[in-house]
Amino acid sequence: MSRIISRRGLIGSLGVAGGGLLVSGCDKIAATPAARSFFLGTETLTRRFAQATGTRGSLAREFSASEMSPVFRTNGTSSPQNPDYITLAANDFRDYALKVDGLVRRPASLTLDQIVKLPHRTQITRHDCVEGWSAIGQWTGVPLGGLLRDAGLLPAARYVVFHCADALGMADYYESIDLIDAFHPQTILAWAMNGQRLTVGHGAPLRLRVETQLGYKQAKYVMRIEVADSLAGFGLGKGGYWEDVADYAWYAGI
Ligand SMILES: Nc1nc2c(c(=O)[nH]1)N[C@H]1C(S)=C(S)[C@@H](COP(=O)(O)O)O[C@H]1N2
Ligand SMILES: [Mo]
Repeated sequence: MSRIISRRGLIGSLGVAGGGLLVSGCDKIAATPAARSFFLGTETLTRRFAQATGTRGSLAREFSASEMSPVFRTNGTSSPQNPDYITLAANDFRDYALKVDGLVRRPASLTLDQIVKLPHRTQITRHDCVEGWSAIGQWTGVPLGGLLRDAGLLPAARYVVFHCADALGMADYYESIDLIDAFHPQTILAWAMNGQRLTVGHGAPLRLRVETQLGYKQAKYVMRIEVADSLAGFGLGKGGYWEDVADYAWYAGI
């Protein structure tokens, strides 16, 4: 996690340079240890500074084909044991359907065939895992924002929750992002990697690529997207599997 902290530190110090007034205004409160851990120990400060400095709208770096990693390892689940998933995989995901529901006007169920025919985007980006490895790969998929526009968000919509087919230990893997990341132009539901359909190891048939965030946010085996007004009702309420079990930051912006 030191990586996150140092990156947050960096964004934090950029924020200090750009928003001195705000920082000095908060100095008194921030000086107490409890307040420091409240402000610095949560995503709040980073997110506020990122918003204030405009970094949240910016694009993640894209690379050229020659920079792609020869090996892109898999991490976490690489072969879900869920029987329904195994059945879908055995039939090449022909019977798969992504559910889009929750706080939307038009809940949808989309087959992989339908998804692959939607307008798509291809991007070569760097994946950074907090366990200390990175890899550059090419991803192709449907922009999440388009799907959400088609579904029509209801006024209370605040978060997009990704339900995955796998479980680690006793808990199902899930993740969530806010609407800024959901509508970010590089946020896609990817069905191909390096020019080939996604392998099971890398999250077939559909995985999230939210390029402004660290590896654990890149949910694999996405079965359902649920739009919600709060993260309280999911898992232990911290917004994701690793957030719940290991206190990883919910906002993992890089
Ligand atoms: N469903 C699911 N998504 C997941 C994981 C997982 O175990 N299950 N691991 C996460 C972590 S920690 C990383 S680094 C990346 C790894 O993606 P890869 O296997 O394609 O390299 O997936 C993320 N998404
Ligand atoms: Mo990771």
